[in-house]
Amino acid sequence: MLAEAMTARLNEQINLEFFSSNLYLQMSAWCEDKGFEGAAVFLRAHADEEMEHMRRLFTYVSEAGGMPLLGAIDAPDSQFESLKDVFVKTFEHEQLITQKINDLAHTAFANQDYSTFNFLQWYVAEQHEEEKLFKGILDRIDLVGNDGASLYLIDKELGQLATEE
Ligand code: OFO
Repeated sequence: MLAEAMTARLNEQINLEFFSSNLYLQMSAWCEDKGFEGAAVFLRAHADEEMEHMRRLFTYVSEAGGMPLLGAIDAPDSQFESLKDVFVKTFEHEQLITQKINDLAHTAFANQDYSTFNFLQWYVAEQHEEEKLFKGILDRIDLVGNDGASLYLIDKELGQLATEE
């Protein structure tokens, strides 16, 4: 049975996963507007993945005897300076999420809630993948440069990446 304090912390994470999804969906709208169609498809697909992260938590809280609670979700940024700016922000956001997951895992362990600690290991592994993915995209943008032809190439690659994921 989930402790109340742990339930509250997991509910915060549910909310944060919703925010991640909305952030990436909003970013996809910016990309679409600027003609980066591949990046838009990639970010939309990633917004869907974030909803999966939310659902997995929602199901766990519910099955572990807690009550999932959906709160208000902050509006994400909608204006960005460049495609690079978008991906700098995705990487920073994923680093923040990793920190939150680590804090959650620490709390579960410290409270001898080994079931939740075990459940959270999926997120620990997932955050490793997420940081690797977004850092990889950022490195690629830095490598090819910021001119129109390079951005066109990156955009195409992101579109392909979305179909591979
Ligand atoms: Fe992108 O990992 Fe969930 O929030």
